[in-house]
Amino acid sequence: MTTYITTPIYYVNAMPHLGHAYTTLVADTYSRYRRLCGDDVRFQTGTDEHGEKIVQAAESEGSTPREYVDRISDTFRHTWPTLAIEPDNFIRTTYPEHIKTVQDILQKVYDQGDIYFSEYSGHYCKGCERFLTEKELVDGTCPDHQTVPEEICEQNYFFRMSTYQDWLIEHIKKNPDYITPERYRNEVLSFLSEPLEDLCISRPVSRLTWGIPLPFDQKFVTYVWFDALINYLTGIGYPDGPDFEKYWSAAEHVIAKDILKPHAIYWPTMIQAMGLPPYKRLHVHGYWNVDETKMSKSIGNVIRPGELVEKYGVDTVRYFLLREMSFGLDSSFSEEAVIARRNSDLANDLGNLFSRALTMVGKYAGGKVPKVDAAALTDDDRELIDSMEKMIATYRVNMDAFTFHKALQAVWEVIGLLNRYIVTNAPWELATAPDKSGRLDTVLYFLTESLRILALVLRPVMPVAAGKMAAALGMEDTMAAATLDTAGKWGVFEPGMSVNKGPQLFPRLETKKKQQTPKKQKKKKSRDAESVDGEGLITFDQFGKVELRVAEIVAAEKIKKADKLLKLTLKAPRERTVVAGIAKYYQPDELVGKKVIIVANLKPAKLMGVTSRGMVLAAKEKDGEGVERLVLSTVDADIAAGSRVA
Ligand code: ME8
Repeated sequence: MTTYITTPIYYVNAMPHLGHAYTTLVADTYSRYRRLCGDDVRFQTGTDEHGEKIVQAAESEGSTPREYVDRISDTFRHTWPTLAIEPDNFIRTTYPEHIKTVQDILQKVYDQGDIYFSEYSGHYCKGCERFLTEKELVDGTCPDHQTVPEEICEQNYFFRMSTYQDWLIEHIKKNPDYITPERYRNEVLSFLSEPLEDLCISRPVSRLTWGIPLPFDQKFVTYVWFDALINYLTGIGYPDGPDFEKYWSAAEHVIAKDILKPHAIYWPTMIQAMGLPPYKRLHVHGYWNVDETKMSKSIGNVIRPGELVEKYGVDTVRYFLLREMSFGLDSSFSEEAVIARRNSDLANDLGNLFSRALTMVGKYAGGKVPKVDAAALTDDDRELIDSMEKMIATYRVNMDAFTFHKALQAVWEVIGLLNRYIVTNAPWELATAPDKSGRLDTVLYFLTESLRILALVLRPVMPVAAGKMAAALGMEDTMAAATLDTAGKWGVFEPGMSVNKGPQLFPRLETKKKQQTPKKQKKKKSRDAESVDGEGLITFDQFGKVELRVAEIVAAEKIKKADKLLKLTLKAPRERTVVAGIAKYYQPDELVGKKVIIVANLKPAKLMGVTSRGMVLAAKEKDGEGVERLVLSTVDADIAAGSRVA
């Protein structure tokens, strides 16, 4: 199959912001997803460079329009790689081939009688660059720009859009997927229930010279939409380029709701007048708002994608945008929300799963994918295979429908299941069980196989992190060529393949709350101290005498004749020996590398001939049958050995 996916071509009167980044990210993710399905994909973005707004923006900078559009278009082009967005084609409306194609199309439509000359007067909104109908005005102003339109009367050329109204209604009704989500399809049908007016497609050169001259009347230039929309054709070599043949019938456009009407009404009728088959689908999303307001340069609440990537990394930004917005609805942006997603979904759920599973394969299976004992699968195993297969199916349906948040939800359900699978199957216990052979291998195989599938389905959303996952799994090369059909199923990993621990994918980020100013911290301290009194309680000062530190276990061994004790060598930050009564609960080799919390200023004590300098903290509980369980206190994210615990 082929896929042709486009973004709007962005006006160069503003620098790229989060809204532009989102649409382009959606198109990039979809193009990567369709490639994963084995499609031949073409993904196009670009810049829209003609019109009054551009002339004004250039003037305000003291540049010529040509210098100005070159500079801003370049900024757009160079922004996309920073988000790992990789379009196949970047089109500019000032390219000579685009100008020629627009003129050829205008001539053809004019020759067949679908463009006529007439006088027009109406409410012209500069922001929209079009005449607004009476019905569109709210209290006499443009609802999008909150400005009063100019009353303009002039002679112009018009496209007979009304001729194609009935055809368009019928086409939308017959093809439920033509405009999605459904709310926008309904909006368009409701608009089409009234008679459609013809579309003004020109500006006199007395008012605007920065545009494409009409081939049949040099005193006029084209009105922006008859220029801009045609980019979708020129970008693939219309009318006779080989790519046009190949891709046009597969065209899918992504836009936000601001330009629904041009894409859902003007464009299909223009295409119909040209005698071409309609585009395949139009995907319409809502706005990214900041503090409930649409992002805009004039309000000054613009979020720059480059700054976000610098702060949080490309995968976090991509994941956040796709996971947070329900495609079609508006969404609110905040950095707190980015940090929350990063820490919970990426660091805790995915990152921990990845590092725990691969550490255990290294430790218990010598870094090789083990064999499965197929005859001895448990219900847990079968549930995992079943959930994995269901997840892939749900993922595909939702990626196809542009409901990316739902696709990711399905992936994260499986990640949750895998984290529970580790806890219930406790490979560290299987490793010490007398009959440890088969079950441990099966559990480790299930974990690596699951990570492989996760790396595959996450590739369209987080290409960089998925690449790191694939590299750790020793599948960098094979993954690049893999499709969902060949690799998106259970049981592909060959036992015996080498895997390594890989990097920490998503280190936890500090939340703002934790970064209090010293002044605030001081205040809080004294408040806490005041509230502590009464029996059994200690004062802040008393507690302050206990020096708690993070310590890394660098070695652990059993102590002869002491079945409860382990001798630990700790780094905190200098090396010291601590004796801990945890031998019943932990094997020595399982402890190495763990970061624990110790009381660092305890007087040295000799235990079974070993001098212990400090105490390791742990939590203990008894289950219903009185069986004791103990787990070491650790830190929530990686932090230097020796750090104070306050
Ligand atoms: O309209 N939230 O260009 P444009 C989400 N040149 N998306 C947003 C957004 C926001 N707050 N703000 C902008 C034009 N966008 C024409 C298009 S196409 C043939 C010509 C995104 O620079 C969204 O994709 O105003 C929206 O449709 C587009 O930027 C508008 O870009």
